Amino acid sequence: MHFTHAITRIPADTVASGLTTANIGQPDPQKTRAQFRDYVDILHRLGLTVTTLPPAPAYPDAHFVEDTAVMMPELAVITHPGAPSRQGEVDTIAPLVSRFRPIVTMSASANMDGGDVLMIDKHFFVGLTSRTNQAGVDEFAAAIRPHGYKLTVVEVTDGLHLKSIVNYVGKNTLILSQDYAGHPAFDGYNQLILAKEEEYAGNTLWINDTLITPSGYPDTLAKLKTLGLPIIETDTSEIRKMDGGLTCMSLRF
Ligand code: CIR
Repeated sequence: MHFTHAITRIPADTVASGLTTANIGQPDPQKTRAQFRDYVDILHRLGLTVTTLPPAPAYPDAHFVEDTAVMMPELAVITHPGAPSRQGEVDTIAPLVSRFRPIVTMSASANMDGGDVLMIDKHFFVGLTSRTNQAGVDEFAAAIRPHGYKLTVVEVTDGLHLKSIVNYVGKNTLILSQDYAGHPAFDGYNQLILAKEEEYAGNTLWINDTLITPSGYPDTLAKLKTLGLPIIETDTSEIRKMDGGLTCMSLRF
């Protein structure tokens, strides 16, 4: 897996009207955009070409572009997001994604959020969650079938998305919440187990053997350091107020 591009979207002034379970206060649009800009700067520094879409005020969660598509070398699957308020986001993502990849578009009877899809080389892990249903898994499986990917479905009963509980951090290693440590789906990977109070920081982003991690989570940082990879910390405190993290704010390919 080597990423050369990313797609992002500027957070809108309506950001505080999005979906959230966080209960840690309302985000400020200016501060949210400042944290978003820092994030895009990091992607640039890592050598990625970043295409940034304008804000979509009618869709307050639309800067969480990860949920609208799943990118792979051969194609992109345009999802049908599980939250009704987010389903229209795909209309502005699909034309852009189709400039880079052939697209397969999910039907309205299937639900999937890209935050439920973790790709590690030729292996997809897909979370069954409140946002991704079996029909979503089935349509996704049909789209990737010709391309030789392995697919493992993981039932996620707590947490918003699969990538709220597990992420790939390079060197054949996963970072994951205690509840999923030792889960048979993840056999064969080394595991860094998150402290309960730092589960949010598990949403660490691996880009070409550099790790981007939220600042303010010392136990997680110490665990990540054991990998010996370069680490960039960045403040996501405003993003977190809307249940967002580092993987959510880009499509990488
Ligand atoms: C939502 O609930 O859909 C947004 N407020 C947060 C989405 C976060 N996306 C992600 O983790 N991939």
